[in-house]
Amino acid sequence: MHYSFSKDFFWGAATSATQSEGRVEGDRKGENIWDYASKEYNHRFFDGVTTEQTSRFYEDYQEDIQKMADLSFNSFRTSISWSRLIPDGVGEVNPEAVVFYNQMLDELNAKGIQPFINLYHFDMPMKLQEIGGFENREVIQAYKKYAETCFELFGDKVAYWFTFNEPMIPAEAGYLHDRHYPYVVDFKRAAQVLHHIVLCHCEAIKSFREGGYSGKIGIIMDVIPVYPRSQHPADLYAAEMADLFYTKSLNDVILKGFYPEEIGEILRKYDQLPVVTTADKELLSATKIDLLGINYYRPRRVKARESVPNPEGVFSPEWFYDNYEMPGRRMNTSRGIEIYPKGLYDIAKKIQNEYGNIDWFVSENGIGIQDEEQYLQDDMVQDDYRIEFLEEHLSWLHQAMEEGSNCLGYHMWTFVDCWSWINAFKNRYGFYRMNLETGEKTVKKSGLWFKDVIENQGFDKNN
Ligand code: BGP
Repeated sequence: MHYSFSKDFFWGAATSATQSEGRVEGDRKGENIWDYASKEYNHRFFDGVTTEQTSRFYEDYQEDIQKMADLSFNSFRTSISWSRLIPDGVGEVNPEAVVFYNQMLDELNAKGIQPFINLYHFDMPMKLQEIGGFENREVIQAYKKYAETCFELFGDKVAYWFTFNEPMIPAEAGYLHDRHYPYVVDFKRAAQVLHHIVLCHCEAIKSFREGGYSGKIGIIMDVIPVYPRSQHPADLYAAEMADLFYTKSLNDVILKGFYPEEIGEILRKYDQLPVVTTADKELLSATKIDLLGINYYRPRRVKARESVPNPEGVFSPEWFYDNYEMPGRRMNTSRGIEIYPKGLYDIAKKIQNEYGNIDWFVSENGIGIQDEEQYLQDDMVQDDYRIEFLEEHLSWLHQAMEEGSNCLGYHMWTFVDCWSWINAFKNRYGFYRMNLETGEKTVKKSGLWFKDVIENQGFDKNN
């Protein structure tokens, strides 16, 4: 069967500042929580690799952008590093950073690659984390000022802005699940952090609208579609809860302007409600985005809990469900997650049916593979598994679009193998392989396949 996509469909890849830029002497970048944590909690990072050794976009951006053009990308997402631009989080702007981001954006535009620019990808400036990060309401004003600085400095070069990548993660991973710095485990604090992140998002959009900048603004969300083990009411309830805590509460507030009532009731019952003022609620309901990015990696399968949670323990969404290991599920064993291409179709349908069929695009999708060197042949990684992964996800996406979903593009995670939170360079995701010893970047078989798809506006696949 032939799968064709429109001429103006966005094709490209995504990365983030902290994961790709790296550090060089004299760049005057301030420290962020990852620079700090990867040094001070080095044992938490695969092979102890710190943020200094990422994929060198700061130095290689010209060659890298040429490599994107070689694959015929028409768009590319990265983020601005807050602590590179404003080293202390507030106050002085770093002139070196202004030069770098201007040159990088000029280079993309000159090559016909639309920059999609995200303002925050997990990387709180350390100076602001020291005063509580997103837990502290003052940081909302600091973020607003940072966003305004970006619009002011780069607004004429960027047509697509995003306030956050995966706003749930800094709250969940940093304040509940002990994965990201500051390694706090406390639901109520996590909920406050999340609410403040949502307010930052709203304030940035307000500034963008008031400033009269051209272009569109949105947010990038990670959506994990939830599937119950069975149709038993207890399994259905478990699925409803997992979805409510991790997806619906945030989707509703961003896309409808209010938190779902059910979440409020549960949090009140367990004394976990964050502070939300009347003025906050007005701001939430007044905020509208233009474009939604969806990061999709895996489904979440759940079942009713098999034990009663410890009522004295830390409150958590996991009090309401157990994860379900479905027999026969297809696993990406490197990352320990299930591969389920139809999930992308289910997300598209949900956006179409429950969120007004808003314009959206796949902002991340990808497969991280450990020890990818084993697939090297004649200097090229023969990543047929990645091609298959792409084909399957794109064909489900295509089906949803045929049925009316307003999907405008597809970005792969990622362009060149990059550093990952916790896993550093363990799992490789790129269209280009990064040789960690030499810094050399060479195209993989999937990169050439993707180029072909872009140039032909589609692909053929045997069903
Ligand atoms: C997404 C993040 C990315 C990226 C990706 C791959 O959730 O937005 O920053 O890291 O996941 O996941 P990981 O690096 O954990 O394997």
